[in-house]
Amino acid sequence: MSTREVPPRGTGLVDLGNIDAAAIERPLPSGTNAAGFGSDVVAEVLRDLDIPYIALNPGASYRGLHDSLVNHIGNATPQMLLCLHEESAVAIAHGYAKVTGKAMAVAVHSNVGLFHATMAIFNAWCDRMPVIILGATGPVDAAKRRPWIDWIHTAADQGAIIRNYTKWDDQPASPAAAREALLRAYWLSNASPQGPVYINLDADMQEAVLEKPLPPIDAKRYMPPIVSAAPADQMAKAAEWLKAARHPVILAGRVSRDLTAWKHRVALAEAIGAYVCTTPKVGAAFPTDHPLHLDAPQPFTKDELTPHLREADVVLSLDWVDLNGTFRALGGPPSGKVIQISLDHQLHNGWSMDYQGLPPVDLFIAADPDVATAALARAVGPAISKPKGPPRALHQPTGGKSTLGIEDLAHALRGAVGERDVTLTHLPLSWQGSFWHFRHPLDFIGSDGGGGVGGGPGISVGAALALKGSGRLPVGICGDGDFLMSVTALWTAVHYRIPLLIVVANNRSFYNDEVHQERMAILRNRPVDNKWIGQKMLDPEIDMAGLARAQGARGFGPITGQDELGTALARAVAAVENGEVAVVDVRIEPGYGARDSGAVSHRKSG
Ligand SMILES: Cc1ncc(C[n+]2csc(CCOP(=O)(O)OP(=O)(O)O)c2C)c(N)n1
Ligand SMILES: [Mg+2]
Repeated sequence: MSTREVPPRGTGLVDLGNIDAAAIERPLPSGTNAAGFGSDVVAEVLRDLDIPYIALNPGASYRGLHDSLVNHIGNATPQMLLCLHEESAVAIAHGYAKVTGKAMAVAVHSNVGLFHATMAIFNAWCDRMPVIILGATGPVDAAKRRPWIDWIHTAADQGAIIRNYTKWDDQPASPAAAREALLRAYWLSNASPQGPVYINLDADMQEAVLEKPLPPIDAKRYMPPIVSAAPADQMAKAAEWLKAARHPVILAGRVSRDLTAWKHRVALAEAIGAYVCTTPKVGAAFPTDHPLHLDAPQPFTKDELTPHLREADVVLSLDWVDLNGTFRALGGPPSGKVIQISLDHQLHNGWSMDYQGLPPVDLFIAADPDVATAALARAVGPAISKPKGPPRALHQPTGGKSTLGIEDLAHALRGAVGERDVTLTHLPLSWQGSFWHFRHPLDFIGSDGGGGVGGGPGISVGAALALKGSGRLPVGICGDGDFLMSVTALWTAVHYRIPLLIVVANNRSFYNDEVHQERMAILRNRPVDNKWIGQKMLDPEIDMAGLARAQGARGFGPITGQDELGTALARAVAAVENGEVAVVDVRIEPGYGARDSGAVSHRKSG
């Protein structure tokens, strides 16, 4: 296998300048040019690294950096994106990375801001997405602290709050050390396997006058491409097994949004005649309407996959999330040979169990799945004949009902978007893979990663920011619980003119957990009818469209009937194409399709 450059993952779709000029908060010129303070150095490194945006909620612990971003580098590269909650700030950066494959920056106030950010950092960590988080503390030198407030907002080893779910963290003690820390942070965060990093900036270091200018450096020289090459004999063995296989299966997991890599996966599957399975835990990895695509992508049920895995003589996992969990459905390890291509082991630590069960593997290739797939596709050669077959039919609602279900929402949304290129930026728990086809790596960018409810709105805003101007329509479909937990992320989209459609699959409940209470009641022979208590958001029902309008977005609904649904979605799509943020509140009846069965006793989610 050839060498590879790790940093340039992603689509290269859109990078800079996605904010309309009218929405940029332009500072008055301050007249200073040379870095005069510690935080000026930090701002300059962000600029030298071409980081386009810094999502933030302000705080005095980084007032030095805030001033430098505005008055020293003019609120450009990076531009500030004011967020109403730190969780949204990180989620926006997470969504941006999901589309571009690259980290943008986030700034959060000392300990308390970081506390708010934690769940979103955990989501980005589990999703293996790069984010540069800047925090602050101190002054670390106690003699310089203001009474009370500087003391409660100073913690020894603040990085300990997030160290277990970040790739790296640091608390540099000088501007020179801060510059190096930022370079290292950007380099590490963007290198595969990607992940969030944290740099804690001492308030005193930020605010201190720079004694003498730092010698200039070329930031690009500190971003050496990381070369990961699988040994040639391993790649040859994998190619040999795959060529000889009579019933190979590919589990396409954590791969990039790159279209060329997508084509290599298709070429490899077609050349060896492998069935391919994908999962909505991560972004689209294979055309779901391809004759070789198995099953509709579902997080838990793999009804069609299981018999194929039983029969498979070779299973090729492209960094499949929870390989062992998938094998468990077989009742034991698969009898065929297992090839795992992944770098994920590099991130596993003793705190987070998100590494999942240990799978049996016969050939482990420590390489980026995209690069290894390209090499395998070359090694096995072109397909002799292309597989044929009708595309999998999408789920159609039964009709004739007076209420709406998630399938009606999906059907009407398909109608409203028509032939447009859509990126689904988020999907609710009730979604089924058979509702939508993915034909491009940007058709779907995957889940929140860590199962932290409340990620949907922020991730959608960040993805929409990255997609702005690409011709793709960003559509986030959120559960009502998910939407309500971070609804104020939408204000940032409205304020910075980031077009986005959010459809709320509003079942007026944290319904996933009603299903759990139902299971408990059945297992314990107690009344199932009580499952709604402590779950339903009724009396009063919440006006989602009103929450959108209150923030300057367009609000549609509540929609309760078939006829108004199509019209509202069409109007919302038109509003988004006009540059607006639109929210459609669709009142659906609860239901998880196959997952709703109370007979299933093991824990599935939540
Ligand atoms: C931060 C967080 N809190 C609680 C949960 C537990 N939980 C999992 S799913 C869920 C319900 C989410 O409600 P909603 O988004 O409305 O989706 P629904 O289940 O109703 O389709 C909850 C509370 C979680 N995963 N994350
Ligand atoms: Mg709900």
